[in-house]
Amino acid sequence: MKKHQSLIGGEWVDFGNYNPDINPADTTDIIGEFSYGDDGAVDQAVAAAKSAKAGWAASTPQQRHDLLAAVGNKLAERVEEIGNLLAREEGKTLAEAKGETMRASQVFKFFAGEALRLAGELLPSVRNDIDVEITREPVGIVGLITPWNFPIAIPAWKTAPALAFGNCVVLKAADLTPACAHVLAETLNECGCPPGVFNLVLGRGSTVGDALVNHPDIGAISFTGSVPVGNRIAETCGRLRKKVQLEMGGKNPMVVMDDADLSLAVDACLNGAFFSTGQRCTASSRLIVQSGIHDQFVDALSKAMTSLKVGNPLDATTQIGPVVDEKQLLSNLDYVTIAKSEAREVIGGDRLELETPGFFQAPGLFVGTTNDMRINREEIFGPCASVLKVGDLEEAISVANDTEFGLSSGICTSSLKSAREFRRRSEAGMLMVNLPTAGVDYHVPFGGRKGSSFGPREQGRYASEFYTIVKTSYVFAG
Ligand code: UN1
Repeated sequence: MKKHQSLIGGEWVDFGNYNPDINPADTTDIIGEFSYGDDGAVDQAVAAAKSAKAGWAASTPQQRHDLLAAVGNKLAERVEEIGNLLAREEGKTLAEAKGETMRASQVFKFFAGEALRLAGELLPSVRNDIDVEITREPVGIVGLITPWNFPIAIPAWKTAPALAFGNCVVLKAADLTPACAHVLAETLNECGCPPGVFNLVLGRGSTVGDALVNHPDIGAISFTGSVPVGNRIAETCGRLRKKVQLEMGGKNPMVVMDDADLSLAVDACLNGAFFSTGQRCTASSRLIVQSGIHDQFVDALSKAMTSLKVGNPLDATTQIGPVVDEKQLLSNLDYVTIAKSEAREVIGGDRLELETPGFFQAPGLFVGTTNDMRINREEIFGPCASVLKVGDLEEAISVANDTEFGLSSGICTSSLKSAREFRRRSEAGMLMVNLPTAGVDYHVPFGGRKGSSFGPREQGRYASEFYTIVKTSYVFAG
């Protein structure tokens, strides 16, 4: 059994306390054993980052560009192998896993360019012979806490901008998916990342995550994960005056209007609700359907949904992989039970026993639901979606916005007027017209409103807002 450690100061550090990384599609397949650290490990990683900090902040944009570009190239070269590992570790299909690995590679290449493009501003002062120069500097040491559902892309899209703009990193990856984070650490190390600039600490959120958030030498925390943990992090960071960026849940609405192209709408909902086993914070979980197309839509979607092949992610014919673990599966099944008491009809949603022992679940559709039901208010994070019938666009917009979340939202319509109205009034950070609510580009801002997100946007040019601090200098040249 291969044993893996944390990367601290350029060395692999063994903390004992080995935990298995289990394939959710076949629990007899153990991917490796990972040594978990605790708060002492965080102290070591921060100390390593502290000694590397001044050197990295003073590195040239060319050095940072070259490191990130090399990592991007290396990830792309290893796409088959990393995709395979990701599919085994997290359970998304091999095609999705390879796509995610390519996304991580593209993110590194994008931020390689951004390292060269970090611009400031120069303004004349309101006073004579004075220039005002606005520049961006690294925050220093940033703590990154990442979830299991995108085990390579999310660590990549937090690490790449952090490094591009001259910060040192301590990454705490999700304990369900340490292997992909380990590959990322290995790649950075191989590509010549100076010791201490990037550190990976494996361990539990309750120890390692907590220690990161509370560490006085960490200037910023970027977190993607659950709402309760995010809220706790926000409180601590507020008290300690750290920069904080949170990406949390969603209960994303997809509106289907009478004038929608039916097959396009079905495809968008099938993808948005069920692909990646519904384990995306951008998943469509509330399908808000106008009454004229409702029955036809439900009929077509349920047919398409029940013919999706659930199975082993490494099998090329599989369309839906397993749920990530037993705990998540049991929680999904609880929601199916709740749906049976709340919805008029529940199609699918049962646990499946396949050839290998794993956490398989049939996609589930809850028909005849209203927006006040628990299944429409709480994030399920599984392959389940509800259908809500509405009369017109006005009602669709009001139902879509009636949620504590605001990450992503979509509308399927052939009317430019309806699309425009929805685009303007949707209370979400990301808006899709005739496209699934999930599946975003890597070069543009990502983030939500209301209970979904907090702090500056991730990704694209906008990422510099979080990973830098602004300095305003006044220069008298008289
Ligand atoms: C996507 O929809 O392409 O955790 C990305 C999540 C999001 C990423 C979604 N942060 O699901």
